[in-house]
Amino acid sequence: MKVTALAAHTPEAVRAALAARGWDTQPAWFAATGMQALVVLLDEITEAEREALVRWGAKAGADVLTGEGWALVGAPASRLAPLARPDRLPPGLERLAPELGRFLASYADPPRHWEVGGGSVLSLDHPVLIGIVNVTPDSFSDGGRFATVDRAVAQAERLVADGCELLDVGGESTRPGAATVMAEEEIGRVAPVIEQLVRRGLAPVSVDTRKAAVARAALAAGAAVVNDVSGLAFDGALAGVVGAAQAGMILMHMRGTPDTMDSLAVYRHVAAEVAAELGAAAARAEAGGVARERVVVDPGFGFAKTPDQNFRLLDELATVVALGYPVAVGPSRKRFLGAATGRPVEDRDRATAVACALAWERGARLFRVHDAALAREALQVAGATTSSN
Ligand code: PMM
Repeated sequence: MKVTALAAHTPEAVRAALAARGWDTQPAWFAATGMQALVVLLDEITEAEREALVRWGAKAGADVLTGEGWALVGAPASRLAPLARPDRLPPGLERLAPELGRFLASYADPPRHWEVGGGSVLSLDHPVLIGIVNVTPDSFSDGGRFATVDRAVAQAERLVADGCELLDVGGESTRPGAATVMAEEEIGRVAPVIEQLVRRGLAPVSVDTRKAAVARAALAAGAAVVNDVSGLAFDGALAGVVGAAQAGMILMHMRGTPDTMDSLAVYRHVAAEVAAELGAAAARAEAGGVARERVVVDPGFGFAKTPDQNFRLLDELATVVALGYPVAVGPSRKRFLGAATGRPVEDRDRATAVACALAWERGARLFRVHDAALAREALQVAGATTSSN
């Protein structure tokens, strides 16, 4: 007998082993995802549910660790699947099926496209780069350098040449403590740039704003996506504007406002709480008329998170991916990368590229960056290890 340990951090190794033994692509992929070990944390469960889970675990051969009001369940995906099926659900666990079912369905069949506005669709079978075009006079990393339309266009052209498939134009700095900008002024900064980028065929373009009035003007100027760093917590009218325009929407996680966010970086379990709060933001978007296929979520690195919390969140990104929406990340040049490397803001592009590669491996599909050339290389390498799914 010969024993070989297979890599189990993705279904790839099992899929390849089955394919090498003559299995067809689809059955091999489904069997491999079924064999993948999953762990789910159940909070707010009753004593009866806890007892039912322990009984089920003993019979099904799943690991169940519990305490008052919670349970951790570890098992291959195929073993968990009956818990998501009302017809095969053990008695007492009825409340579990809907959400677990949603998670397992998106785990087995993750979103492969993102519908942005203007009929454009971005394929997510490879890393998608979002290039940052800041037109703020006070952005923390490239403050003021592209503050004129010509400079913004030149920067956008460079980003597209370096592989960006979406350009994110922002006219309000969101660094900690930054002053708020009136909507009129923000529109004056972003709308002329968006118009030029669209006219030159550098689209699709995204607008980085929290305000419905700015989003409306940007969409009229040709933007296809609204990137809201407040996750629809700032302006209640924004979802309706995005929904009516049938535009794409990025919902980023933060707490409070740039002024108050640092004091709100208090979590018991950062990935779980960020995922729950993003799930609530996505529900707000859908209630406001934004179609599910148009929503992307972003954990908001650097927003209401300490360096340690950012790294924990990066490592546990799978919890955000499990929401079932495509995931974007924006670690570019941020302070937590400086905390790990000791590098100043202008020398964090290598660290950014590594963070992007790690995020890809954990399920992120879109990457908001300042230096697209470096990130692209890192993501080409990371993407090459997971190209077959
Ligand atoms: N970070 C910043 C601004 N907008 N949008 C998304 N979706 N994700 C981010 O991480 C994000 C963002 C702040 O960085 P910048 O001032 O360099 O643009």
